[in-house]
Amino acid sequence: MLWVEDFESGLGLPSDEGGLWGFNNTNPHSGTYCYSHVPIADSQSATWTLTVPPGATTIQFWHAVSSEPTHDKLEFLINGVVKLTAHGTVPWTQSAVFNLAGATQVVFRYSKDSSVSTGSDAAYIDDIVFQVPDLTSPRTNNLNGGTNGTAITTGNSGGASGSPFTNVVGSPQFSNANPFGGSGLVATNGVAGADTHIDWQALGTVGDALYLRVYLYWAGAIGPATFKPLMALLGPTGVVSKVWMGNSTLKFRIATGGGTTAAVTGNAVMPVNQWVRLEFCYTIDSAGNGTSEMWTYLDPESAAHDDYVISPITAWPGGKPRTAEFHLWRDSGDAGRWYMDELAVGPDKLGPAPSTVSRRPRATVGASRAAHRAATW
Ligand SMILES: [Ca+2]
Ligand SMILES: [Ca+2]
Ligand SMILES: [Ca+2]
Repeated sequence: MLWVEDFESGLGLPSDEGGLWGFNNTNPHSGTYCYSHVPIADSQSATWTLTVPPGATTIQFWHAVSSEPTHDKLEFLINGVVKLTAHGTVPWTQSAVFNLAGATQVVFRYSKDSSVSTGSDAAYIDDIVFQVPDLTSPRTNNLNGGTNGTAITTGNSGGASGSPFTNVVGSPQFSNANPFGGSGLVATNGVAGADTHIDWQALGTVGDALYLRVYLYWAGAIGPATFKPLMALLGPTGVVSKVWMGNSTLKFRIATGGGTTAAVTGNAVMPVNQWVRLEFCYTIDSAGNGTSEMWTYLDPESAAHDDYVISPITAWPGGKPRTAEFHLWRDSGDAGRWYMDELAVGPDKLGPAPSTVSRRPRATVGASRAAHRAATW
């Protein structure tokens, strides 16, 4: 799929502007905004480092420059190597397609020599296009590679845990409270009353179906009195859907867009103080129409669901999903919260987490029965 940054609705990717680059509405290539830098002095430079979407293979972008020829210039760098230089009067021009070859960041830099300024003395960037491979295998994360009590970040959430999250909002934490399967770590909200979520971006799928899985542990008081978000799916033009815990019903509903209007509501009432597994499937065709499905497993390792619902054909806003947010609710009075584990997204039904299948509960049996159990277990 293509990941497009057109600067029209905020930046969709983490970046470091050093306080020098920002949205510019005087000279966009498309729409209302492009990206440019504040005026800089002779011998200074303005550098913008942009994070590449996970797995992106190529980048192409539009640029314009108005500067002193040769001496004041825009440069574009991948892995520290200059790939493009532009100076003088350059109207909006599309770059070549550059191979990212595993690069996780790219750099745009406008720099000036020791004297003379010409024209508007600036560089402009718009309509950056990344080619991102479609999601052909699941992204999963069991959080077990983290450190209890520390913040979950994009930098520490991968490795032994699985696929790193590509965006973090608020204060999610690794926790060893209520470990799923008896050991390892889970995710919780580090700050009562504040929303927090851990996200995967760049979720292009080959077909029209996107599957999600979350293991959930509802701890403490029965709440919440108002709708609380469990998940959100975002497309290129806005929120596709949110999954909410109903107000006092303890049932999850899948809503159309960012509001709480249900496309479908589950029948299962969420139990307190035990792990459950929830799976979802969104089917969205090129016209934005499709169904949502939700499976509830009160035994999180079971292959047999306790509840299944499917929505009518729904007109989904926002476009094809490309970001999945997993939200961690925690009551402002700290009376209750939920924990999450074994998060996954993929192109096919996900099922129980593979890492837990081998952790078969071991029954304590008397010696006389042990031989029979060993033969038949
Ligand atoms: Ca634009
Ligand atoms: Ca100059
Ligand atoms: Ca875990």
